[in-house]
Amino acid sequence: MTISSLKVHEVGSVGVVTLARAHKRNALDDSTIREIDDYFSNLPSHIRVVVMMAEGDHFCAGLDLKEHHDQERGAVEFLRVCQAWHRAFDKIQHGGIPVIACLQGAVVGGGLELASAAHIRVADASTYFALPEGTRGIFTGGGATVRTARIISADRMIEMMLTGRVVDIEEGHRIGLAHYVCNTPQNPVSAQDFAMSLAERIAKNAFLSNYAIVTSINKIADMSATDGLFAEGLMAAVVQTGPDVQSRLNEFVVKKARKVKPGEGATV
Ligand code: 1HE
Repeated sequence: MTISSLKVHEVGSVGVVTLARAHKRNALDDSTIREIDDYFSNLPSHIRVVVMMAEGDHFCAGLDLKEHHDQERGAVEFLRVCQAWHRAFDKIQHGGIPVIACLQGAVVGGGLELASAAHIRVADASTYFALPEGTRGIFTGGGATVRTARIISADRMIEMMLTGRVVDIEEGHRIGLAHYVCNTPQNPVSAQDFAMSLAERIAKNAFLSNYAIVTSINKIADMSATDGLFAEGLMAAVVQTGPDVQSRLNEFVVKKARKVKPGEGATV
């Protein structure tokens, strides 16, 4: 099915959403942001994990600079645009369903803000990152000061923005912008195949555990230690009531469960 700037399909319990404006390097215009919001607001209940991909050589070139230029937005108008991005990306990060972003080529400006809202970032070796807003006379408005800064630190984000430099995939991997790098001699599998196999693995976790992982850890990071420990206990108590807890624990008790062993990476 095509909703215009996005293509969506399902592979079992994995939802796949693909940015489909490769001719514009998947730049994010108002309607793409609305479609992202719609997609993550209306996920069918059987979807356990979402993989977010992009057509073409580049994941996303950020804000649609042509639309922004042509609209000559005032301060309040652009504040509203930023709030729409925040709402859409919040649904990715806090919607309760694990989201894996599959990156290639440019992941820049708003493209990096979008990738930063995902819980796992799998990158093709061609991937590079930048925050060129300073060079365009604008500022981040899609959540980078919160999400990207939390990943790489405020200090590194300031340096990236002031210089507008390109962070290559080796550095991006080292500083946490990518969790996995694919299409390399060490990991020759494609980023898309790798992301899909991670998605299938994650979909097998208990639904409520995944929900707790993707909704509570980031929220608890915003709390005081006292509040965080209380919230963690509450979350654990809720997860504990999940339907398959007893059978999963029983598998361990009767020695049928997989053990946690060295070398058990998330490899395909
Ligand atoms: C675009 C955009 C865009 C490409 N908005 N149309 N983002 C940037 O500063 C990145 C700007 N883009 C680039 O640096 C390059 O396009 C790329 C490195 C991503 C790709 O280069 P390349 O050589 O493959 O493609 P191209 O020839 O530059 O672009 C192909 C077409 O995509 C062309 O349109 P055409 O009609 O002339 O064919 C480009 O104009 C178009 N295109 N990027 C609109 N970004 C909420 S605040 C967020 C703030 C930001 O995101 S600032 C960062 C903006």
